[in-house]
Amino acid sequence: DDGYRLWLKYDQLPEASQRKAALRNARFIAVPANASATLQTAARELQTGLQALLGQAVPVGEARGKGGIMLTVAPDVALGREGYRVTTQDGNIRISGPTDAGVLYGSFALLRHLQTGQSLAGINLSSQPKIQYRLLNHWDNPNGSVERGYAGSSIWKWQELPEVLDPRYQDYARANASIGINGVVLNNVNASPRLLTAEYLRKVAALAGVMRPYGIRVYLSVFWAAPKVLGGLPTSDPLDPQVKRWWAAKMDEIYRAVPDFGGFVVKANSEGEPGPQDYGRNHAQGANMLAEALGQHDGIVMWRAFVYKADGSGDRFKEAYQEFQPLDGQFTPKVLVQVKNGPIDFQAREPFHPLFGKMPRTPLVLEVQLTQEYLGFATHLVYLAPLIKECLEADTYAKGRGSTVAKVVDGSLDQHRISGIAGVANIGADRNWTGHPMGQANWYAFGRLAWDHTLTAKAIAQEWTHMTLTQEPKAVATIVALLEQSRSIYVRYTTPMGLHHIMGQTLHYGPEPWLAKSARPDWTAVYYHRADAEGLGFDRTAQGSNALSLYYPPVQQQWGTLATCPLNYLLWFHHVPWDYKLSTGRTLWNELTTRYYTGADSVQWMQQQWAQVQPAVDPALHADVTARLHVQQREALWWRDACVLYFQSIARRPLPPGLPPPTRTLADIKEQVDTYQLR
Ligand code: BDP
Repeated sequence: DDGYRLWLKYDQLPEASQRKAALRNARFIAVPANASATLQTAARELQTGLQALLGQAVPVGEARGKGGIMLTVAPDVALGREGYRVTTQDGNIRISGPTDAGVLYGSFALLRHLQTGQSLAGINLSSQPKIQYRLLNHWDNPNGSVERGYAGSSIWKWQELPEVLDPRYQDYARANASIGINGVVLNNVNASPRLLTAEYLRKVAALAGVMRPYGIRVYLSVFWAAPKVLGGLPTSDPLDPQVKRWWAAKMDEIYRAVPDFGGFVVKANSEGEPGPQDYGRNHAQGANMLAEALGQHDGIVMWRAFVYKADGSGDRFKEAYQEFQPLDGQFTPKVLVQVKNGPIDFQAREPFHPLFGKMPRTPLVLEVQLTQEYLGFATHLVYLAPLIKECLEADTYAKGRGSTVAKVVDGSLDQHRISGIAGVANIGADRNWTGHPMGQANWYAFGRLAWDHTLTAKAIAQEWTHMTLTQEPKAVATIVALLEQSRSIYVRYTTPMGLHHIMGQTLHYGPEPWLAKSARPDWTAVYYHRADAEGLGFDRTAQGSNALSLYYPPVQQQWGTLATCPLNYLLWFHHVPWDYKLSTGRTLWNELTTRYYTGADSVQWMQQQWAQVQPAVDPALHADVTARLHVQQREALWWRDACVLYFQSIARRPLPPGLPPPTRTLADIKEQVDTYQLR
């Protein structure tokens, strides 16, 4: 198994009795005579899946009595726009939804039901998405490279488009539709203006044509200075009438090429990208101009809040908040502000971004990173659903207890008309799509959580494992436990207790906690961990940067007091003396080092667990993961030794009894890291 088929493997159901029973309810698939492309796609997907799972051909066409599956579009106010019902009626299974897309999602739900070993008899499912815009963000460049991509080059072959349509595009669309993803941003947020040229819009239109039957709209990241660079205008000032006209004309051109075009993501005045501030305008003025240029076209603008000041002064934690929070209420209706899950940058664990709950008049898109930029690339096995859930379930207290980030994002807390969630894709041209075979679980989990954020990380892991790896119950349980633990293990051997941003510079791989010089202070490691003879951690209380004041009082109180701050966030908010006694009974120094050691040891546990499931998993796939776990184990020791030895050089304390000192020196490791960074 080369992993290409993802969770849509459709291996034949293991028991003959299961297949026979299911066939009694799947004798045919009926679609209305004038079915749309999407409805026909739903029928074809069902047919493909059922034939493979049940080992027998299932005809598509008109209804033939009882024991079949009927696809119907029917108004159903309880289901929103994209919901579905799968019910048993008069001896047939009826998959219905208010739109074709709903029926397509219902069809995949039926297949998932079978793939996870459940019976079709009396089937009764209904669901609707909690979030409206469920998007993958590709950080793909026109030259085929992928920013922070670890699964090969881009899947978009721009130079071959629009004529050549790689069959992979359709397989990509199928995979997305099967988990409810309904939009794809094709290009990097550090956007090339080229995507907006007539030549590229033809290519974009070709991709949109492949996505359309799967209920997926395409979007683009835009380069703010396009009016100057492409249009030859003297300015890109959002208040300049020529600039407005240029954008309005560009929108018309885009919608002529792609009538169902979704809209834009904008990274402006961030990390060197141009933006409205270049002309003394603020983010709202920039975003509103684009939204206005959209005119009557049915598109949106997702304006990113990932900004921090050019001079690197102050606490980077606070900067996006300081720029965006005052703009709440100033954005026009088609604008959403896109906010990363945490205040710094996709670290292995971050507290939720303080903007959540503080911009009630603006729909906020939650942005999470599926590509493992700070989580071990495609080498370390890290299941991200627990990270995403941790953010979604965090309580902002914006309107009292229970005002979770999930309710902010799905729009229910502030009654927004539109809502969105974005995952930075971990997909590339590698045969198995994600480099690490287990990285597929992160793509899958993102889609499932975007659809329904109340699903548990465990339930999603179970589904994915069943559909992708094995049906054998003990093996499923072992793999699910491994997935569930993987993220907290990664945190322990890299950045325990709230350490953050101590990774290798530029590449963002491996440890470099000693990094003290960079182009900006907030790109170093010492800026964040602040280790000194007294202790460790960034004081963000009122005595320090006071970033805590950005949160609602109950959050401030909990995190702001040493005694009540969860240990997982401790060093995010406090500079803690090395000998401070924690709730675990250990001192900070002893707890920190213990976590580095137990974290690294746990990778061995992961290896053992994986070894146990060998008889139940495809041999090629098993061997691939085994090899990657080997690298992970070696690198967990690298992280452990680097951080323990470095912090020890400052704390000047012995390791707690029972922890064997590293056999290499800090100098050895620094040399290794330097060599690594050179590559
Ligand atoms: C950072 C990445 C950088 C991205 C940036 C972003 O290192 O490559 O461009 O995020 O999200 O984490 O804009």
